[in-house]
Amino acid sequence: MRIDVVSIFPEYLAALDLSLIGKARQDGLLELTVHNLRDFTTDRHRTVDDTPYGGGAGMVMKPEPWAQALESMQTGRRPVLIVPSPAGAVFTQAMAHELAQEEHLVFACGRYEGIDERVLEWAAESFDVRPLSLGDYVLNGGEVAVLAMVEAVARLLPGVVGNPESLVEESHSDGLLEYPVYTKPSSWRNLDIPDVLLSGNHARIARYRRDEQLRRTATRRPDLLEKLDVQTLTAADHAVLAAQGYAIVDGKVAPVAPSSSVSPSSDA
Ligand code: JB8
Repeated sequence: MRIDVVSIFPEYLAALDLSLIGKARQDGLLELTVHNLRDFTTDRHRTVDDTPYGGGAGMVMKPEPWAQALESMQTGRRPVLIVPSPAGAVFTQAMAHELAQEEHLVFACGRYEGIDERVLEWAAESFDVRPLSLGDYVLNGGEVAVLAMVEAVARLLPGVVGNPESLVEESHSDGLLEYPVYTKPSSWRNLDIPDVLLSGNHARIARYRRDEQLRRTATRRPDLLEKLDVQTLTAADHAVLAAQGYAIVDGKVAPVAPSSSVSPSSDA
């Protein structure tokens, strides 16, 4: 895969030289180039921003340096142009999997109040333009979002993660949060690991882990439960969800009032 990143702070992307992603680049699995947007300016001051039409706070990134930069990156096929923005669709693991199938990704890091909107309109002629957000919070620019998205995509490329099985089991790949993990010692500061993990009973361990996934998801990310494919849920799963106050309603996991077959005196 080829990835180009354009930024006015190329040093921000230095972390992509490290760890698994750095190794993938050294191994030739990932061809990643970081470009300085200012190298595509033509004025003495290497200006990349100007005041916003219509007024308001801050500055806006000028279109021309972006056009010069993006033109220099156009290849044979239509690359995907990812533009981090708090106004983008939320980036998901499913998108990471889709993007990992692409031949060429270009990331455009905005700063200030963002990039002149016409750049995105113009670029749509030759790129598949995707404004994407990491989540509902605001960063000072696109660089940190690009670090996250490049890592999420690159680790899915064949050969980047040593043991591909570790990609299968992890959080979000099956719509549930991951189960808790423990290592030695089995007792630490008076805290013991769950007994079942020492039982050697692999079926019981699998059931315990599945229960923990369901419980955690219900507690921490109830929004994920309604997206679950109910066909993948077993009777044992239904029982765990019921204990957390969830049931299948109209083919979806939904919260239900705790079962109210209790003492008639309770609302007297
Ligand atoms: C200026 O929060 B963000 C984000 C914030 C930004 C820019 C890009 C992305 C550009 N502020 O994802």
